[in-house]
Amino acid sequence: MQEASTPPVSMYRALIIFGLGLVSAAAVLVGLAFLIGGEYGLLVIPVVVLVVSALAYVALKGGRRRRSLLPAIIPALLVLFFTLPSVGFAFGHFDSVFDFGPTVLGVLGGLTTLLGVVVAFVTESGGRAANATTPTHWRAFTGVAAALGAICVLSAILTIAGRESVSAEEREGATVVRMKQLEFEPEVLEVGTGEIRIVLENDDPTVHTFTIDELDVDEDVNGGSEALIEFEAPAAGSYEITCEVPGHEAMTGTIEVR
Ligand SMILES: [Cu+2]
Repeated sequence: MQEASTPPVSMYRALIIFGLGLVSAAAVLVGLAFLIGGEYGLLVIPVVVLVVSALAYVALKGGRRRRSLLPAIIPALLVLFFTLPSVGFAFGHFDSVFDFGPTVLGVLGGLTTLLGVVVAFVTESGGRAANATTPTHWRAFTGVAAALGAICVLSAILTIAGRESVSAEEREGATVVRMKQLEFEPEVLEVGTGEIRIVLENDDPTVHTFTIDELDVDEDVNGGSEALIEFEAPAAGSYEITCEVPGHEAMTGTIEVR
């Protein structure tokens, strides 16, 4: 939007504002996931991203000089730091909105913001804005935002529709393992030799995996879902359980076969 009293926004500045909008949307989704999962301490991450995005926006709107663009780099780099490692994983989990949504919005928003800053920085000199935005640019931004919104809504629908549970009969004789706040509970599973049946209950809103590399066990469990896994216990010994979601390296457990 153009105000009569101020010169029009350059299209690269508009690109940065759009990028910061996506970054903020990603932070809101992450914040929502932490709230649902009860990870209140981690809320500081999306809150910091939202605050620095807002400050970067204020600096951008308030200053005509090139240096007013620079604060936008901070939220962009922050969000890329957290989302880039999960890109491959997120694209494979479209049916988990709190994994897919923040990563896609964060990566697109972070890259768009950085691109806008770089191009605006080299094209703006002496405080003059190059290439003023036109209604076509705003229509393009609105169109892309609407498309991304629609994709996230579809992802949310698939997430809710795809929830799975394990029936009471199937649970009989099975050991229950909860996945909650980056922990397996119990952390140490004791089983006898023979067939092992485990019901995995994911109480978090995001995906966890139950992976035992040595035994070729690797099960994805979506947020709020349950899954039954069955496998033959190998020779007695102790085997490491891990979660293969990027950033969940601390989520480990042990299965002791007696
Ligand atoms: Cu996990």
